Amino acid sequence: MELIIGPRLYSTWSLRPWLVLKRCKADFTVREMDIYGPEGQAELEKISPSRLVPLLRVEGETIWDSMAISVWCAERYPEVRLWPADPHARWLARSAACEMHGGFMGLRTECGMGPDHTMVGPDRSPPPAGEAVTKDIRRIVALWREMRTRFGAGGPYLFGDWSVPDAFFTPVAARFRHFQVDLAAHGDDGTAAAYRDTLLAQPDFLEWSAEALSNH
Ligand SMILES: N[C@@H](CCC(=O)N[C@@H](CS)C(=O)NCC(=O)O)C(=O)O
Repeated sequence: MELIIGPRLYSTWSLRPWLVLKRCKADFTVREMDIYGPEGQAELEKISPSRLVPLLRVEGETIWDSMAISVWCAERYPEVRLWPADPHARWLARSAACEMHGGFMGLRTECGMGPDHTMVGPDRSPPPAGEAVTKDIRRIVALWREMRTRFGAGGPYLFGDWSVPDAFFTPVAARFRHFQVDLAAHGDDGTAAAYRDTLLAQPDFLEWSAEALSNH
């Protein structure tokens, strides 16, 4: 099984299914492609149905899209419980992950993973201030607070134990840190900041960040 990803430093879409596969302790190799160069673009054209990464190659198929790969993992590794066991939590966990997967364009646009982005380290960018990004941050803070308050008693993740939404929100935590986003100024009572720090401290994420920086 092979996960094909973009450059670790920039490809937040690649980070998500990588985190999910790591949680499953899946036996997989990683191919990191330089998708921004002409050779990478030509290769993408050949191997990716959507011309995007990430891709998971398994049993002769190419599964594309980070959510589709995560759903495949939940099907293949049911014992890992990638979605919460409680039905109400599970329904909303899917909503939360899908909202992240399909939305927050203000945050994506203003807090992009540019060439100067260092995920960790001192070279951080100034906080964003636009209307769209502010709205997105307020929404994320409210969402995190509601889910943590309602379902988070069993552990430090969004729904207590680790689940797919945690993978989808990990790049958001990295953006919040990198862009020095003041969560309290966006309605946080400390819940969102604590959850952000939990995501940034995940051993798998630290491994990804270390690899990203070592190849940079
Ligand atoms: N919805 C897709 C988005 C994937 C995506 O946008 N991938 C970017 C890299 S992070 C890409 O492959 N870009 C290649 C290009 O724009 O040529 C997913 O979840 O996998």
